[in-house]
Amino acid sequence: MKLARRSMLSLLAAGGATVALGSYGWSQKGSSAPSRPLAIPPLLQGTLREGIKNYDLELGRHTSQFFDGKNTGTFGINGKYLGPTLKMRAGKNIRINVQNNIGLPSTLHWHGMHIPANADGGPHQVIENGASWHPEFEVKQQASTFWYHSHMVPQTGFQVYHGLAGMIIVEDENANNLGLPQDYGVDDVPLVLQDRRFDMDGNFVYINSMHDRMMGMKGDTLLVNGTINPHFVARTNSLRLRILNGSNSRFYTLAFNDNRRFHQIASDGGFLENPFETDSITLGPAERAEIIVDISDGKTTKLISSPPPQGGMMGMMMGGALEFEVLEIRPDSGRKRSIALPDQLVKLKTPDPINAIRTRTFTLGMGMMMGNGAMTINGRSMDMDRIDETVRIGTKEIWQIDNPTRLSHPFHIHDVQFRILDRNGTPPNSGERGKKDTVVVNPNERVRLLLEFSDYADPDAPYMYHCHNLEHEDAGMMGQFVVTT
Ligand SMILES: [Cu+2]
Repeated sequence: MKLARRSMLSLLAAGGATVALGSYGWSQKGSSAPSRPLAIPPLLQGTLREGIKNYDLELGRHTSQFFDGKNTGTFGINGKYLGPTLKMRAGKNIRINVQNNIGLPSTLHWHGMHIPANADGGPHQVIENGASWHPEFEVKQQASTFWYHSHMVPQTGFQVYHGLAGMIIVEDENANNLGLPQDYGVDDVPLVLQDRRFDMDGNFVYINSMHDRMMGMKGDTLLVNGTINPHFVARTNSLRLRILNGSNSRFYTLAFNDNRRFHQIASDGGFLENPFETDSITLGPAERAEIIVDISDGKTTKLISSPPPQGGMMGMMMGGALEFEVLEIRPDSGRKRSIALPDQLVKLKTPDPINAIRTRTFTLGMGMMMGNGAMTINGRSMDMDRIDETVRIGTKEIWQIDNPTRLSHPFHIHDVQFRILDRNGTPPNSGERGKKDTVVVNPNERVRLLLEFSDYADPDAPYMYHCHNLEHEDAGMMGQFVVTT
């Protein structure tokens, strides 16, 4: 443990400099940072061995160059920063081989996936430095955009910030037959949004004030797939963007600078029933959305991020109010024709709470942050040795999340994709009516969720539920539940 702390410090070592290199925001609106082509994470489709698809992942410690001539200490998975996009096929059995070489204990959690708790990659599945882990599971879900990231209590924020994250794409027959863009990196484009802070030498700055700890870590420079100020040359008229808010604590409200409208087709757990036309979308940490944007007018457009409308006063402070340029889309000449969006993408059950056997209430709490333990759910901070909730397999429950604090919290539940019943009694908007694993709970909101626990009873292996503001999570805003027979 002592060794681990020392290596963590050496990675952080930056000569004490705290002046941010991008202190005026390299990716903020009006910045003069040079534009670079958007990096596309490599696609990892798995290798068939012993009759099962294997995905080989190596967590390593690296040096990245986000700025010319500046070296940044990073973590990466099969690369210098972030990891490959894992493509999985619904219905297949897979094995993931994770080798940890970062010099610290770590984990990898398959965020959004409905899998056994002992394969989940939560804080109980620690992979020591130099060790490996080989979870196997069936991909039971429909086409979705999930992701994977470190879940190493209480260093999740630190490890994800330095690069331990990647995207997962699950595809199925329905998705393949809808006529949607599905050429990875060409018209089906992953966008991993992460804000970062740099010092004068180009090193990441992670938490240098109580404020960072309490509000969650925010940066003034936006990385998209690890690229600052990216542009993308579009070779088709219809672009599908798979957007993941992979940030520690920042919310993004995304829109195009020419106010063009677009269609949201999917949320955290797969397709919405019908494409939802809108001109903006807000994503809290860990939330995903797939959108289709039409650029048949041939005009360059920019995806921009403005502060969320309901982040709360506290959320607007300390960088919460920055505006970023996310991605410039440059239409290429000779683009392929536009696609016709289907009216229906998938058939979803209407969430019906009638058979829910009970309601559990989860009240989020923020103390004065005099150290670990001030971030709570139902008045208690995370304890690895305490099971907070026990649910029965084959049942439905309503989970009610109450937020009496002054910050918005993205609440994430492992194991299940839930449905949102209402916010303060009002049904969710169209973009939130699909399957979700993370829900933003704004100040003074009561959000009711419908959950179904259909598989994987194991009284000895808990799943987590927690705030996905990673600094809140690391400070204890997390609990554990087991599924029993
Ligand atoms: Cu929180």
